[in-house]
Amino acid sequence: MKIDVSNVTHEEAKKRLAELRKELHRHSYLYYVLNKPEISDYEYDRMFQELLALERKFPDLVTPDSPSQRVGAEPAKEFKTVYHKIPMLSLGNAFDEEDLIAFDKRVKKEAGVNSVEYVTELKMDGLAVSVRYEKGILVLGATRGDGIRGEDVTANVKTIRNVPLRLYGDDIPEVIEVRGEVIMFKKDFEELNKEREKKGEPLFANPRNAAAGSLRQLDSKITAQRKLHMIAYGIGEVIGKTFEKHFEILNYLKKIGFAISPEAAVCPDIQEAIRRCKYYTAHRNDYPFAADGVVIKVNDLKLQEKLGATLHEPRWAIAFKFPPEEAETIVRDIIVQVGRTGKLTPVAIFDPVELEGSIVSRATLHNEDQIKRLDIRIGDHIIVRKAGSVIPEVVRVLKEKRTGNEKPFKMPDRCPVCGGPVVRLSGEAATRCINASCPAQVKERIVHFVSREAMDIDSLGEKIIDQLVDKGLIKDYADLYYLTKEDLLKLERMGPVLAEKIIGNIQNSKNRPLENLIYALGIFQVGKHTAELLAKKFKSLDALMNASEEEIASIEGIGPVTAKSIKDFFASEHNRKVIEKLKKAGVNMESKAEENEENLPLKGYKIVFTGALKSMTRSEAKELVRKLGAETPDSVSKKTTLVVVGEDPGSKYEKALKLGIKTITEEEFLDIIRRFEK
Ligand code: 1X8
Repeated sequence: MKIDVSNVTHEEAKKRLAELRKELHRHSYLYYVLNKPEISDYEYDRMFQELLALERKFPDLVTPDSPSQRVGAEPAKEFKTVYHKIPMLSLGNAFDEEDLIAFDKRVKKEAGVNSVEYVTELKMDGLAVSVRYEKGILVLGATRGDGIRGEDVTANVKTIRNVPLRLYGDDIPEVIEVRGEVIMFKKDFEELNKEREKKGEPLFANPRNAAAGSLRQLDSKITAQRKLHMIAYGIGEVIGKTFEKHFEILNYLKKIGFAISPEAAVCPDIQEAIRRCKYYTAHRNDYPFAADGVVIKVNDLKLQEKLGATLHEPRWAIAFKFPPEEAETIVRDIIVQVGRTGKLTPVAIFDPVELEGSIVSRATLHNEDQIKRLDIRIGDHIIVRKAGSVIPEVVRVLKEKRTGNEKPFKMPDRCPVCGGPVVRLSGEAATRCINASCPAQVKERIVHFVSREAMDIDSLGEKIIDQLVDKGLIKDYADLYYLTKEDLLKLERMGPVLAEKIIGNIQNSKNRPLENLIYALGIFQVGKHTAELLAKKFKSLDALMNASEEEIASIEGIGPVTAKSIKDFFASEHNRKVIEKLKKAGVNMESKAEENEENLPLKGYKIVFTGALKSMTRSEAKELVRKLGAETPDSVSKKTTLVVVGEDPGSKYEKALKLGIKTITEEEFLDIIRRFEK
């Protein structure tokens, strides 16, 4: 569709553009919000093309709220950080009726009332965002992040078709932040994965990951091609408008152009809310998107305010989680995978079934003992479900359906990848391949090394690592630092742009902090937390390598088994050689100044607590601020920086007042902590 705008003057374009924007806004509202389109897609597209043509001719007339801005902007280097003025909290969980009744009791007790009205909404499984409007124009879209700090994804949020770029109607406050969940519909998720499969790209595990991956694209043109939706469920900062009920907020959000949870309902009491939970549970698969539960909120906003929040959760809302879905299927095979530590993991392969919105066809059987316990055989009918809603697991075998033709499984005595011997040590559940240069282990160790929490080498996926190892281009993770662009170009599906990007990412990873490097090494038993403790104590890899087992075991939080494993790791000739190669390549092996305590945010603060806190014990509170660098003396003196005053404070409070030391309430204290918490 080509529209001729060659004869249009600047003045005429300005007028016409204003008309077009108004019309396009109105029609997308009719289409997306009211579900009552008045014009055909063709007519809509025509207007849209005219708008684009005019804006191309007169770029100075492009406005930030123009529908053309949904097409996406140029890729950014990285996302800017956004501070949420009002934190985006998470929710406490309820798993059954009993938990909901206990929640209701708590609410009534703490609010001092004997009847409470609730609102129930679906809980969407997506990515939480906050979208800020000033004078009705979308100015900022941010991810939840850690609740305090999110990422500025404005360009990406603007590409979401059902997020208004300009709020509808004339009842628009000066500022309003709309909070909600960005999701991908199940059918769009399936289509996307089909396309990716065709192109040989890695598949998304579920709609949630697809939505998150799409929203966190530096190139918003990619986001624009993904069919995302936002479902609004609340507000953050608002200037120039007040509300009394949560349900009133939902209706208002709908009025100004947002989609809200289908079938949101006001419930006069918890019993009705429980009935609603049962209803949603029965219909959980009827919604176009993946829902993982029901959110139950106190309707009265004054009550909400009175109830307040703990460190992470409001006391006026709770998430009822749907029970895990189960399905019956048939085991077709049991295969064995080899992991980074050489562990052999048996995996059941079964006829594909749908569980909570995604198709699954395999489940880990963990180890030999688990196979014995389940007595699972090839050909068995089994019940599967998702554990923690992510990894599928086998719940039980339907032995009554056996025909006698089922084949029992035996753990192999040779590694299925390298053919080397396997052993099962006494007291261990795992069977392991003990060949350290087994390609399966080498690959897994490299996959771990490049992962986000480790060296964070982006774009270096498993398929590429497989090829690098199979072609003999790398034998261990240190070899990554010696790869050249020419090496990478020998791989399938590799072009110069991607090759250069990967080399750049590998080079950048040389500056990762020491704790990430220690974690990346893949020492058995050393997870992220242990790696942090080690980095903090030893401050350099050399110091850690030369430390004695006793010295390592003396660190609080590290036991003798881990200490021995660390010592064994560094005693290995092979590992020392690999570390030497990392060092030669220039990988950082020291802790940097900014990781040291000097830079902790509460360094130099002396904080005293008095009275009982509602959200935690005093020693938990002390531990929290100590982690942020503060000292926590037991008494108030002139040197005290702050006194946190809980319920029934003691003489410390009086002393603080006498000495003129700043005192803060528990809520104010929580606000401070939330700002610094990772
Ligand atoms: C998270 C979510 C909420 C709702 C739906 N889906 C979510 N993932 C809702 O309120 N309808 S509220 C929420 C939160 O407060 N963290």
